[in-house]
This record gives sequence, structure tokens and C-alpha cells, in this order.
Amino acid sequence: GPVVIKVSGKYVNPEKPGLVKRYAQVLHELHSVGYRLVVVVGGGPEARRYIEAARELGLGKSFQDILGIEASRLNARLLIYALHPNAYPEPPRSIWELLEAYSTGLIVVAGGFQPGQSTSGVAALVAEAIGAELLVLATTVDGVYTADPAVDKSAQLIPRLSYEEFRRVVRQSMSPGRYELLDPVAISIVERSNIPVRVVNGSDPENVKRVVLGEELGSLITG
Ligand code: U5P
Repeated sequence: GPVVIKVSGKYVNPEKPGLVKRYAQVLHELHSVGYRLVVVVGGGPEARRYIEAARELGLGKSFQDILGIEASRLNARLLIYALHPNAYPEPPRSIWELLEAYSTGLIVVAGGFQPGQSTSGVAALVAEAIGAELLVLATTVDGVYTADPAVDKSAQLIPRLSYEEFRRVVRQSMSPGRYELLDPVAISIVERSNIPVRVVNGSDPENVKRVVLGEELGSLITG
């Protein structure tokens, strides 16, 4: 079945051409063995710079989000061109454009859609629309922990948890550039459609390949 992969903008951005290339290789491999793929790319450090500048200018959250969206779309384009000619040439801007791009059978790479969410919200909406069997979050941590592993050394990785348990361990933020692992939109969507979510460390694209091929790695969030 189809798979949606959300890659942190910390890994797909102009500072990491080597990693972008390795992501392109892994995605190409999975696509060529028959997986239908949609990849959603985050805004990364560039999005945070624009959002911070907008904040300092006193601009509202909608404008901050829009700047974040444009940064994520530029990162998406970097991966699209690295995948050429196997990816749809434009990052879709909405679920309508996504479905049109997806119907070509090419790998589709998206960034943000609209204010009020993060790219994890996009990933969840897309996963629901295309009937994905799995949503992979290629992120900066090894999985979901009992506490923030960057702050609390005694934090433990939780290999398997329910949506409800996930809600309890991750505090939900609604600030531009500071949405958590799954934003409130994303968690509601995956829960209402019972989409399994696998959280892995995205610093190595091979981790994404492993979990798409069925390996148990990181954390699995299910109903
Ligand atoms: N963003 C949105 N809507 C989207 C995707 C992203 O407003 O559909 C904005 C948020 O401010 C988000 C930023 O924090 O772009 C960068 O995306 P992300 O890397 O946080 O997912």
C-alpha cells in the first residue's frame, strides 16, 4: 500500500546536499520496487529564521506560518530536483493538487499547505487522502520518549504506544516553527482514520527504508 514519509527540514535543506542525495537514493529504490510514495518535507532552519524575523517585525502568526510554508516548499523542490525525473515537478499546495500529482504515479514531494499546522499536519492529511498503510516520521530523535531526551537523561524510548498515550507524553504547541512531532491537526487525523505512525531517526535515510520494508525500529503509534 501507499506510504507517506515526513522528513524533518533539518535533513532536507541547502546545508545538507549529501543527505538530500542519500534520501533521493532511498526513495528511488523504494519507488522502483513498487511503493507509492508521498514525501512531506519540513521547513528546517530557514523556516525558523523567517518566522523569527516576522516575529521581530511584529507580524501575525498567519504571516509567520506562510513564511514557514514557503521555506518548506523550497526544501521540497530541492528533493524533487534531486529525484528528477522520478518525482512530480511541483510541490502541491493543497490536498486537491496533491491528489492530482499523486495520480501520475510519480513520487510526490510536498511542503506546507496552509497556516495553523506544521508539515506533520500535511503528512497526516495526505496519508488519510491516499489511504496510506503507514506514516513514517523521519525526525531528530530515535522515537517517542517518556520525556525530552535532549533535556532529561533518564528519558526512555517507548517502542509502541496508542494515540492517547502519545497525546499524554507530547505537549502540543500551536506556535509557528514550534509545532511538536505531530501537531494537533495531525494527531486528530491519524487517530480518526487509524493510520499507524512510525517515528524514526531521520539522520540516516536507511532507517526510513528499514521501517517501510517492515522492520521494527523507533516507536510505533497505533490505535
Ligand atoms: N507551516 C504551516 N502550515 C503547513 C506547514 C507548515 O503553517 O501546512 C508553517 C509552520 O509555521 C511550521 C513551519 O512551523 O511552516 C515549518 O514547518 P515545520 O518544519 O514546522 O513542519
